[in-house]
Amino acid sequence: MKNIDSRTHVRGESVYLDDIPLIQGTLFGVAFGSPMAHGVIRNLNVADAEAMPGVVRVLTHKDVTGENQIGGIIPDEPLFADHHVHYVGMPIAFVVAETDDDARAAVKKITVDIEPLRVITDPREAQALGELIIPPKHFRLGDTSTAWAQCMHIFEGCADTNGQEHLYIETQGAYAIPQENNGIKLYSSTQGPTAVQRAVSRSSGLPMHQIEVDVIRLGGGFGGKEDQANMWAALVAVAAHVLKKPVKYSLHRMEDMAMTGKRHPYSSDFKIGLDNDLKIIAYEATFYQNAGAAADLSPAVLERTLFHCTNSYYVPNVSATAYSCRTHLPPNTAFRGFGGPQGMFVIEAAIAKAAESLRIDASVIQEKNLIQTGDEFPFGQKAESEAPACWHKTTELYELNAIRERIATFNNENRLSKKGLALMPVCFGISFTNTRMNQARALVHLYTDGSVNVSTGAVEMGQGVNTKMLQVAAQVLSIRSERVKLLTTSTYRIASTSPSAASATADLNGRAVQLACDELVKRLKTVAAGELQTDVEAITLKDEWVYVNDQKTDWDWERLLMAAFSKRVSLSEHAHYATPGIHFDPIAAKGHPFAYHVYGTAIVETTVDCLRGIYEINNIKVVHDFGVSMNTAIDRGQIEGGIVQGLGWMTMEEVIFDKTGRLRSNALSTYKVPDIYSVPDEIAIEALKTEQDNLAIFRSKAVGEPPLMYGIGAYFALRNAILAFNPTARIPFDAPMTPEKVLLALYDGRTSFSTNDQTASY
Ligand code: LUZ
Ligand code: MOS
Repeated sequence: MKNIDSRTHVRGESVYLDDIPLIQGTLFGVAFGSPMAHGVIRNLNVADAEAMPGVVRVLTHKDVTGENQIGGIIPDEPLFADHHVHYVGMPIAFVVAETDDDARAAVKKITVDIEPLRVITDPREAQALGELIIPPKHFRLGDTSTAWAQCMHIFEGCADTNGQEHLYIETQGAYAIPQENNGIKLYSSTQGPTAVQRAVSRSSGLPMHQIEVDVIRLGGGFGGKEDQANMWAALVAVAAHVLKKPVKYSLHRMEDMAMTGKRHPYSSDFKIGLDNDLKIIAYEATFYQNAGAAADLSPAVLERTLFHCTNSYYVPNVSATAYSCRTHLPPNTAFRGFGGPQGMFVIEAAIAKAAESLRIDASVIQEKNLIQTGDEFPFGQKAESEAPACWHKTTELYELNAIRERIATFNNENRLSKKGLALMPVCFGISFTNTRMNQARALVHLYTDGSVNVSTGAVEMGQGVNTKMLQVAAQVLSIRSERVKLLTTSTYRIASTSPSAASATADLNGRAVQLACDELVKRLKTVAAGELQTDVEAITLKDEWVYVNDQKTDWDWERLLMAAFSKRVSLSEHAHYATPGIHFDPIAAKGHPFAYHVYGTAIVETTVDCLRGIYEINNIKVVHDFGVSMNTAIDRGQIEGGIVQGLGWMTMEEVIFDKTGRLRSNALSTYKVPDIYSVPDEIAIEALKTEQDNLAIFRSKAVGEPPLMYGIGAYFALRNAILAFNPTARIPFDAPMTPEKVLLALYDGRTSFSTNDQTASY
């Protein structure tokens, strides 16, 4: 089934926040962000801005009707800076004017005197100063201190990954419309309608039942709108509440890039020990997470780094420590993978270091250490592993040995162009690591004409979740998909939603839809049994018809619904699903936090131009653990998008803050993301079909985040291409591998070409 949004998308008819028709009298807000990263506000002058044409009001912390606080996990994030500023772009004031242009002209007139304080941008520096968001977290398995003695080879090093801009096509924004008796209706571009409802309730002082958050769809989220839609919603809501007028704020791209948090950069240390047979015996890692100026979701991201610190491998002795370090950058936040990719990069770097030192291919170590069913993760859960199956299907299906031979021949024949190859196995845990978030609800209404409305807590952000929800309803009710409509995500229809995140949205909400529809079917069968004077067990509903003992009757779907209505049977159902069997003790750092894991393996091939340092990612060949895909078109789209986003993070996307905490890569001229030319020529995707009942929906498996991590292979493939040109290059593990870094590595330690080099053909 094709994505139900594809028709309105290609016709430009899909409604995003900026397409919602405005109510007469709507005002426009724009935030004034701190020009300094760290300091004390001595004087704020908004009078000139207030005197500008069209300006209605300039709000500051003094105007907040509730609590000046929007922090989620930890209440450490004011809505408006009051005395201190902690990052460049931190909102200090909110200009509200009759037009967007008026507001933007006025915001330039605000001036502020800030007494500067020391700016920290480096997480290791923050940790040394004791600037931690939460106490350090540790995961342990076995005993590394005694395990080193059994190791034949021990390697140590550092590995750094940089941040990543979410670059959702639709920027952040919200639109608040006051309702009678102090209510507020909000449209918000958020992955977490309930998170917005809570933040607005807190900052406005209104109870949650006064606040409806309604989400039609997002033009992308990628984690950037899991928590960080709250700020903009709270600003417009407080303004609307104070002024009794609708207020909208839709961020410009450069405001969005400058003011919002990104993927967390990490700096890490590793130590890995292998035995004679190349089995990894021990692994130690210390992660320094650059959290930015407030907690946001950083503690949860930090924990997921630890959950994935051994990626797809079984390591019997592990000791991992993670620090969430407070710096003066915009608070970093959820981003597809949620700390997992950062953890996986470090063990892949450790394996690469071992392989390069031992002069073997990293895949030899990778393959020998793949986690097997029954092996224990460092957090106590036992694996039900598809890692070896994915790996072996990949190497056989895509004929890895033939690829290697072709690359070796190419590298022998070309002096100034070198190919590199890497394998990247992925293992990603599905469930929110915070167990209580693994719940969802659905509300299904059957109308007497046979049409159906479905509401869930799932937010459609381009990932196709609504199509999957529709498929679930149509299948369980056994009706044509055209009869089913997915409604917007509203906190008035579905309460206490978890954000659409953690790859688990279709699993959780799909199960809730299934439960609601199952219950309706049960009720309808009872009605049919009564009308047809038979046992309920004899009734089946199939393709919109009632069957008795597999014999088709003359009762169809519409007639059945009408009969149920006439008998005063409820045609509506609200259902609740909570993932069973998961638990985690954060103190012991042990438990069974994930419903299941998603596995896969990718082969990545690159070619480096050894004169210029530029490169191509030629192809990525994947075997991915789909379970039984609910929708292969949508799932392939998720995998292709995830791969490209992952290789962007690993190769070209470079977030740069200067020492004063100012974002230099603040526009698409200075921040490069993959475009159509940098997408690999070929992305081959084959399914590993598995049929276990895995607590997802209809034996499918979650597909949102895992594919991003195939992109990590691009980093190591580039490294191998560089080493094919310059075997003695010393290349720090420092992603992204930009063309500049490639060029430096190609000529590391080399001062001249040999005659042979100069005459070689390219
Ligand atoms: N969000 C969250 C997530 O709140 N908890 C998680 O475990 C998670 N995992 C991945 C992506 N977002
Ligand atoms: Mo996400 S990183 O699943 O919001």
